[in-house]
Parts: sequence; structure tokens; C-alpha cells
Amino acid sequence: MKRPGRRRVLAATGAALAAGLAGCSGGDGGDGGDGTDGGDGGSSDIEIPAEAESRVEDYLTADPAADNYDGITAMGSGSVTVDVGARGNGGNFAYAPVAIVVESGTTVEWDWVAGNHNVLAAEGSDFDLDSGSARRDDSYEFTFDSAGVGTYYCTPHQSVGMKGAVVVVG
Ligand SMILES: [Cu+2]
Repeated sequence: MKRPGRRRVLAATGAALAAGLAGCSGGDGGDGGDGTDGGDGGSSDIEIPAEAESRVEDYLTADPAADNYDGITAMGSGSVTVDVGARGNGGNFAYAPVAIVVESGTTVEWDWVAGNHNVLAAEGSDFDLDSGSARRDDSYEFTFDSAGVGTYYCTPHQSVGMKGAVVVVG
């Protein structure tokens, strides 16, 4: 599983942004070879509002917790993919990456990799995600056109922690 740029995710707490930019490069040397964002004027670091980050954490760690949650993965913009039925939660019962941050205007495609699942907005989600009832070999797309937090789950497997989140910024 690739986790593009996840070390670039910065907490949006005022001074932490500047300090983080200067000091967070330790351990992230692998990103240096990718020159594709060179013309982007420095917008490759996505700033996650602290309130959004805590909403994601509260949702994914609430019992039954998503056992594959270990932070929010920066996915950038355009078109990105989340696997459905990845390993986790005691079987193929996970979304991967389980929590992502994207820029407004991004289309997220959920791609089924194993099992019988769906994507359904949780109570309080800012986005009305709904792939329909659980199926196999499905895919589902949603374009996020405004900032907010989408929280979602799989109907048959929410009881083992099959939950996910999308933070949309800017
Ligand atoms: Cu499921």
C-alpha cells in the first residue's frame, strides 16, 4: 500500500506550520525524487484544520475503532483512490488509506479490492456519501466540491471498525 506524502501532513496550529516546514524533513527523504510538484508554487503541503483532524480522530477511534488508523494521509488533488476491503479490522474489513485529506474539487474513487462492502455517510458527515447497499467488485466515486469532513462506514462491517474519513480543504 502506498501512502503518498503522509509525512507532509501538518497540524494547523499557527506557529506549528512554519516550525514544521523547517523541521519535519527528518525521515522523509524518500519524497525528494518526485519533481512533479515543482511548478505548484509551494502548495503541496496541505494544512489540516485542527477541528477537522479531531473530528476524524474522534470518529475513527470511537468504539469499534478502525484498527488501521494511524493518521491522515495527504492525497493532493485531482483524482485519488481509496481501497475498499483492504486488510484490517480482523480481515479484509478496512478502507485504505483509512483517513485522507484532499483539496476541494478532488474526486475520490473507492475501489473494491476484496469482499462485500459499501460506503455510507456516518451521522454528522458533511458529505452525503452513499454507494448503495453492500456489493462485491464495486467502485464508487464522489467529487468533493467544498471544505469539510466526510465520515463513512461499511454497513456489514461497521461493527468491527470498517470506517473511513475524508478531510477536504480549501
Ligand atoms: Cu465491509
